[in-house]
Amino acid sequence: MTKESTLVLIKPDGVKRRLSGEILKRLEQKGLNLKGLKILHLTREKAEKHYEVHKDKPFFKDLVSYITSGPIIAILAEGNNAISVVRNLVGATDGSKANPGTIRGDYSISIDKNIIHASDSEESYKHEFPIFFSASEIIPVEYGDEKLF
Ligand code: FUP
Repeated sequence: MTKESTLVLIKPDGVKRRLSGEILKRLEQKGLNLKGLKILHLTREKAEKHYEVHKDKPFFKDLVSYITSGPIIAILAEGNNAISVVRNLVGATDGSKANPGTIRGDYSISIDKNIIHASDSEESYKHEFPIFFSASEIIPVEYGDEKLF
């Protein structure tokens, strides 16, 4: 058992399309613990920090405009191998190529409106987490049902 945390964002298209409940349901049903949850409108400064790794890419400007275009939902999810588990639930970056059964595979048909973000490594989680949460916002909740999953 390798307990990990990961940062998930439901992007503006996911919120506007009212997919938040569906996405939270998939995270819960997989057995992940939700330890932080908030709806927010990201500032340009924070968006640029979040996507810093892509700052020299041709799509950076559009990416920042898009993620700041409306409310998003930030989630801290925890569980066994949470980073790779959630990436597998999310699916490939390009929704037109993502497998059916994944979130992007089921709800997106493009690379730029792809519903959801999830940390892709421990390093990116450590970079991303403080942009969205302070330590005091994380609920030290123990679900007590881990043995059922
Ligand atoms: P992912 O980790 O799957 O979200 O994908 P990346 O970190 O590679 O890319 C981050 C975001 O940049 C994607 F969610 C969508 C956007 N993107 C583009 O718009 N065009 C591209 O060619 C690649 C990524």
